[in-house]
Amino acid sequence: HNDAFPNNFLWGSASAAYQIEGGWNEEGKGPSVWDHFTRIPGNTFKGTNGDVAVDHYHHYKEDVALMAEMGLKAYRFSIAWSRIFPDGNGALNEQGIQFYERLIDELLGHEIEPIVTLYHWDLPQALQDQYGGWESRQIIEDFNRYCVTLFERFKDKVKYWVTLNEQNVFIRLGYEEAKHPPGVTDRKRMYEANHIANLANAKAIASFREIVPDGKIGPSFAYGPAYPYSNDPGDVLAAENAEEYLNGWWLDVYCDGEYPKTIWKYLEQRGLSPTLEEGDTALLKSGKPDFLGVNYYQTGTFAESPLNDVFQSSKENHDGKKGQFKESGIAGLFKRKRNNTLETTDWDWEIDPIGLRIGLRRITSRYRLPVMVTENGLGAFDKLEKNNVVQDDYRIDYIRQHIEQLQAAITDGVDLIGYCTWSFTDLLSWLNGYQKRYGFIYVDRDETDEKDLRRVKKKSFDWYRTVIATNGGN
Ligand code: BGP
Repeated sequence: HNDAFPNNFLWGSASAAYQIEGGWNEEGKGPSVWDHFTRIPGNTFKGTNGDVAVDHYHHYKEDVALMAEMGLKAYRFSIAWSRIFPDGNGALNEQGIQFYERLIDELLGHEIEPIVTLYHWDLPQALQDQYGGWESRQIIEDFNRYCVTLFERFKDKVKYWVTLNEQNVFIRLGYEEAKHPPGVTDRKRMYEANHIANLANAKAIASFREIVPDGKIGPSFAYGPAYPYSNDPGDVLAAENAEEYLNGWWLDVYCDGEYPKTIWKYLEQRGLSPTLEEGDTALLKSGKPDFLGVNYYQTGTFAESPLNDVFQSSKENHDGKKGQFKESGIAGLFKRKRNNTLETTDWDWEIDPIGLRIGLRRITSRYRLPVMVTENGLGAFDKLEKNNVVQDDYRIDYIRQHIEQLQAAITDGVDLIGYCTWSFTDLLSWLNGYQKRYGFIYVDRDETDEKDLRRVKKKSFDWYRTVIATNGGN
């Protein structure tokens, strides 16, 4: 037994609709922007998509039974907007909502706390076609209607809600790097769309207060704390710039309703700051979260960048493989460097458990809110051996080291309410296909071949079960 973690600590695991469900056009579901985007050749690794994924849509009972066997206290999943409103803002699809009702009932029946993500990137394609999705203020109303429908339907069953998953990722990859839908590279449009997403987030939270006064809601943010590359004051300043530009630009708005001043100035001077209409700031301030969801994978290390720096935009749609690090940055603010003190994953993500403690402490001192780690995990090439064994000791090591830092962070004073690993079963990695595995459960499917989608417990399954049973011991 471990005294650091509170008795009601939410030991969980997480997923997202598009990455697990499959059933992409079943029971009235409308197409999402990802259904559309993955059909365009070259957009994803070997053209993989989520049409079938790991077929959770038909295997959900089996998957929840495995969660129960593990003793999971919480399960974070997302609802696909286009199952509920196939064309985004028209008629409600009762069959779609019933799928999630069955899933939620199944979880509650096993005493697993559902944590519902309202938006994990699968915008109804109809809204993209109708008015350009996040680029139109119309989406604030439409997203609100979708959220209110779910709040009303599930308010007695679901206590924890996540609004937008990784707004910083879907906005930057969607509108700056063209790696996600809608595949745009235009920073002016990006900042406008991002501002509209902030407004939609705030409005949904404000509605939630009215409908579910005893519930808890917040966004999930991809948080990578920024480190200076050296103790050269120029690099220290660059790291501060990166912290504000890459993190504060979102977190300050969520928590205080205002953008960080330095970055606002930088963008304003370049004609990139978003349009603030009357009433925007009041709306942003009316939608403050109860907790911050933190998705943690890695930190970033930054050096000074002169104003005339030029960075090559990477045309590759999937991540760099090991050892292919490319410098990126924002001229005049920072450039990202490889941190040579850290090991990397097979996809070149730096492994940094202490960075999780640092990040949780920064969030706590800057925003004074409870935190839930809504994602953390290791993507790897797992191997299913002949006797149905997957020896993922590397994943156990990774998660164990991160849990040790959670314990330290709690001891430091962080109000941590839960920890969701990414992910429970193997699933589709948006741009890297099915070869990049994150789960405690191996799902037998190849890159392009569905196989039998059989579920096999990995070694990490039993290990995490013990972690939960001992409240963070092991
Ligand atoms: C986060 C997303 C998840 C998941 C995870 C792993 O950004 O919220 O949906 O995909 O990252 O990323 P990847 O699949 O690229 O390895």
